[in-house]
Amino acid sequence: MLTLYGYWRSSAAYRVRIACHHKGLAFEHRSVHLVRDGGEQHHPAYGVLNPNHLVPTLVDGDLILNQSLAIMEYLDEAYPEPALLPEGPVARAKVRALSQNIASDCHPLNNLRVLKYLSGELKVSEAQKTAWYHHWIKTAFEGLELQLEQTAGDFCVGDEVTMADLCLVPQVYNAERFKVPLDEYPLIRAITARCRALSAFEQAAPERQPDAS
Ligand SMILES: N[C@@H](CCC(=O)N[C@@H](CS)C(=O)NCC(=O)O)C(=O)O
Repeated sequence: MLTLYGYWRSSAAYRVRIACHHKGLAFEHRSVHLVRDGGEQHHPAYGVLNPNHLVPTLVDGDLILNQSLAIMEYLDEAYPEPALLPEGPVARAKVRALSQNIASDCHPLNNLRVLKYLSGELKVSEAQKTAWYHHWIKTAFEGLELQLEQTAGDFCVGDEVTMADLCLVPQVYNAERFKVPLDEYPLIRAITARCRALSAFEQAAPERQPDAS
C-alpha cells in the first residue's frame, strides 16, 4: 500500500493523486495541513520524511520520495499500466518539457512560501501579490498555449493522457482559484475540460479529498 502525504489544495500533491487514480493504485492519504498550526509541513516529524518541508511525499515500502515529477516517473516505472509517458523518445521528451514548464518554471513562483515571503518580509500589498500571481501564470500559459498548438491532440501530447496533463489540470485549478482569466487559452481550457471528465481526475479533485475544508 502506498502512502501519500499531501494537502487537498496542493497542486503538486494533486498531480500525484491523479497518477495513482489513473493507474488504479490504492493509496493512504495522510494530510499535511499547510496552514494550520504554523504549517504542518514545518513540523519536525514531517521534516524527517521531507527535509524540504513541502508536499507531496510518497512512501512505498522502504522508499520515501519527494518531488511530484520524480514520484510520477517512479510510479510509471514501478506500475507501468496505463503509462504516463508515451512511446518513443520525441513524444516522451515533449511530455517532460511541458511538465517542467508548469512544475519547474511556473508553479514554484506562486508557491505558498513565496507568497508568504512577499507579504511577510517584503511587505507587498494584497494587490501587488495578486498581480505577481497572475503575471507568472499568464507568462507560463502564453508559452504553453503556443506549444500545445504543436503537440496536442485530445490531450497535451497526442490523444492519450500523459504526465503533462497531470501537471496542467492542477495548475489550471490554481489559476481559477486566484481568478486568472483563461479566455486567451482555448487549448488549455479544452484539454482541461476533457481531463476533468475522466474518473481519475474527478477522484483526485481537491474538493473530493478528506481534508478539504
Ligand atoms: N517541486 C515540488 C514542489 C512542492 C511544493 O511546492 N509543494 C507545495 C504545495 S503545492 C508546498 O508544500 N508548499 C508549502 C509551503 O510553501 O510552505 C514538487 O513538484 O513536488
